[in-house]
Amino acid sequence: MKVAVVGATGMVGQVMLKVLAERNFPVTELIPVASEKSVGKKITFNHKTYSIVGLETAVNMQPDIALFSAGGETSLTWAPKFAAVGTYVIDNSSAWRMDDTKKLIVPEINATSLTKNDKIIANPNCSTIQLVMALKPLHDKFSVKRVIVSTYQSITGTGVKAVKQLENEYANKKDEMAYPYPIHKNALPHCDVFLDNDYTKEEMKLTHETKKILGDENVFVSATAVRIPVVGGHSEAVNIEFEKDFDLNEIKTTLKDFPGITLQDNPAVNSYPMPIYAEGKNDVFIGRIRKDHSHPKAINMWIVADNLRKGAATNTIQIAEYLIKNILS
Ligand code: 11C
Repeated sequence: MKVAVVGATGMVGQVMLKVLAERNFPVTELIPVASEKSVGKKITFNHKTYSIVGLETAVNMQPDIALFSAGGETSLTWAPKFAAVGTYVIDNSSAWRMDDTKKLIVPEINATSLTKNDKIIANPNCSTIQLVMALKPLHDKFSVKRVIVSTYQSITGTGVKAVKQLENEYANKKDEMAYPYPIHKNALPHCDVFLDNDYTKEEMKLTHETKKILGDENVFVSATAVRIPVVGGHSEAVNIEFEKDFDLNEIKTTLKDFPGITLQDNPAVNSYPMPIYAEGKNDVFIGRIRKDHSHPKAINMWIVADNLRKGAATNTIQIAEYLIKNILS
């Protein structure tokens, strides 16, 4: 496969290269793509050196697959140009996610909906992916009615500038800031921009994308997204109300049996998921599963995943693997 990685020098792009190598993805030719200022720079992939090229050059090289993580504007302009030369584009930005003509894919949940005509495929937001991984198997069995989620999000979700801000704050150094306030020793109830309804865009992504991935407009999600000074992954405290009665052990077994989920739930030995241990792993970790003592049909749980992996690069590459196995072969 001729594979383009668009945004190869960015945080997600770098993890994409790592995950492609780790999973022995069948790359015969890598096309690393980045903005004009990086064109000509060298990167190493699988012990070979490649030169970074610009978008126009990459389109002309007609890759089989292009993995995009270069922001919404770049995707809106360039994904159709790649699609026009026959490339399958898997896009990490929010540009196409809620477009009715595009599919929003988490492979464990809905990859089978893909056909050879889906030339631009959307990868969901990181905080949505780890949430729907838990919701899907439970929705199938117990019918999810309402979800209340509070996120504790890694600064890596904002990008290099935010990581730099935290490092500068550790070092007591003044420089350009990614956030309107300090992030060291702080918690910002503010991920992405505020919308007219007083929610943030990140919070509304959790609402809208969840409905689309589960294919059910009747699943209601109310979210509060919070940025914390952590780098390993996003954490979520989640309250789920079901239509049906449930047994807590069945909930745990259902989650444990779902591909891509690791259950880490033994309070007796202080076992629960944490971003420091999820970092660098591809699974979604779930723990602190308990009945909601204030509601007979609800539970609480804690979900953690590496936002740059299952929340971005890994999910994208899993989609590409599905294409190779089922559509491109
Ligand atoms: C964050 N979830 O942590 C965001 C990053 O729509 O793909 C990814 C934004 C997106 O701030």
